[in-house]
Amino acid sequence: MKSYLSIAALLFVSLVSCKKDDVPENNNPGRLSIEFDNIVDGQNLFLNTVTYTNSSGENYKVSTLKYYISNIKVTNTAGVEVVVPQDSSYFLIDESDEASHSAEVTIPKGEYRQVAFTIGVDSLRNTMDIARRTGVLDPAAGANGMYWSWNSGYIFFKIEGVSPASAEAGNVFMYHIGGFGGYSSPTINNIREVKLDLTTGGIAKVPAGGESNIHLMVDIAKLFNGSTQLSIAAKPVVMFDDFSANISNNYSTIFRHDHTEN
Ligand SMILES: [Cu+2]
Repeated sequence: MKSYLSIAALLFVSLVSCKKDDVPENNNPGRLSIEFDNIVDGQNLFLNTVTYTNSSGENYKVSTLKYYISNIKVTNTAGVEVVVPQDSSYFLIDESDEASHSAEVTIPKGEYRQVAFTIGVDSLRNTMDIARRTGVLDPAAGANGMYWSWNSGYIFFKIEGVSPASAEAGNVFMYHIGGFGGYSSPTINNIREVKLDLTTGGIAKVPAGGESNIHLMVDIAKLFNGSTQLSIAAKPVVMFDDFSANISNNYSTIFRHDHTEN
């Protein structure tokens, strides 16, 4: 038994050391910024002022657009995945706050052909001790308006606006989408992953001490028209209910890589 163990240990060590050659050097960090450029049908999104028309033929204006991006991972051209340390990997993109449109992380220098992230906040972090939920995750500060309660957790994606198609007071419509699955009393799970290939729009060449910027287009038109065609008249308000999965499925397709600035 003992020899089996030492053979296993040796194997493990050699596997690890073999793998190590492939892993990018960690002592040469650079910066990767991911820019979230919110648009509607190829045009810039403007809050409150511009009227858009969705695929159901309904006019609408957007007053609020906010969503969480987390757990960023990148894959280099050799196929090796780099996971950004989780504590540095939560971002709240808020259309009304220009400074929030870019998620910046530190990764080893290298050439990266894929970026992946979660839309929302993973279940573990949803229920983690409040002391470890700071900044944009602090329910009393950065996450203000983006948090329901310990049981229901964060609102992953929030869009609000007005539409003549809405019969709600003030013609408002709102989608507040969240739900992390839960453990003791499982709820709806709207955590969605996005993987974007960068080879067509340009791989990210992160230099040591420098920066590469991945520019994404985030098309709200696709939020209304994905696997489900949404109608504001039929569903002006969607929050914590089963229908929300249709919306999270739609918004998992709104991200497109446009270009990279190296
Ligand atoms: Cu750009």
